[in-house]
Amino acid sequence: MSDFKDQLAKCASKVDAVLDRLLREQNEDPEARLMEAMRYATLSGGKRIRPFMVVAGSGLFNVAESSALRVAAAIEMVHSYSLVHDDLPAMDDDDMRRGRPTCHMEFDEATAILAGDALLTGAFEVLADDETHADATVRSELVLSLAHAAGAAGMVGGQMLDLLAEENSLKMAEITRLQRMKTGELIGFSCEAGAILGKAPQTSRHALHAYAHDLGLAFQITDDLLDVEGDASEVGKAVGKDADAGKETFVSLMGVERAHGQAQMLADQAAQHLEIFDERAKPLIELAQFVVKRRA
Ligand code: GRG
Repeated sequence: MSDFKDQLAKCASKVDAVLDRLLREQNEDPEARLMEAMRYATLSGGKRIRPFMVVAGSGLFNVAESSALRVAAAIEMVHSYSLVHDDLPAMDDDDMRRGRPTCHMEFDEATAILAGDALLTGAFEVLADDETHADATVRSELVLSLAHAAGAAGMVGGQMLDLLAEENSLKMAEITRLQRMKTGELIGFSCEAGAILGKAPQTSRHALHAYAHDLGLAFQITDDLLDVEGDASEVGKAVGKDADAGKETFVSLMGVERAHGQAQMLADQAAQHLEIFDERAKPLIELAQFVVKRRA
């Protein structure tokens, strides 16, 4: 696992270098505060799991590293925007994220909203730029797929369901749908982006789609477990939030022990979908184990 953590860290530092270039500071401009907040939200640690999915998935199809890193950076911008908005008082109202004050605590609410907005739109600017891929059809497919994953049928729709869940007690099938949308769709896009960049055949895409489906659920069950069993200083954010809000989660419905078993089963099953790629899938297979064993 330590070899894998080294690989994850190496990938993270390459993605951070791209983000650092994309989110250039404009020290002299009056709007510089906006970019400062965008950089604060994005270049603030984080495991960089989604970027790793893009880079490892791209490795299956001989995609140029520079293309993969730009798509990885775009996804991390969308992910960071979602965290900034999720932490706002109108949503989860959190003070700590990644072990430090949330964006609206460090800046202010209006700046945090704008920083999130600009990160989201900026991500699409990155994908649409011909530096990301020479073929306009590929760029258009990336834009369409990320828009689908991030919008009303994906992450934002899932967040709406999550807010409504505070008033309604959800059953397992409803929680699964909510989480598929809220976190699963972006994970799905992250896993399939390499196949889009590499114009991979449908069989490869289906395998990655199935991997992402199981991994997304394993990721979310582990996230719910960390909320119950984790330590706030280790996790980097408040824990016990779901129980305090009276929300049903995978863990509240299954119990801690079954949830651990289910997460591990899904991680193993995710790996099996990648058998068609042989040894080349090793980074994605190790990622699945990392996702269920992580402590943050
Ligand atoms: C507000 C539009 C909008 C959407 C919010 C994804 C989301 C929807 C909110 C995030 C809240 C949350 C804690 C969801 C659980 C799963 C999740 C996305 C955890 C954080 O992702 P990690 O563990 O975080 O990859 P790091 O910090 O490592 O990047």
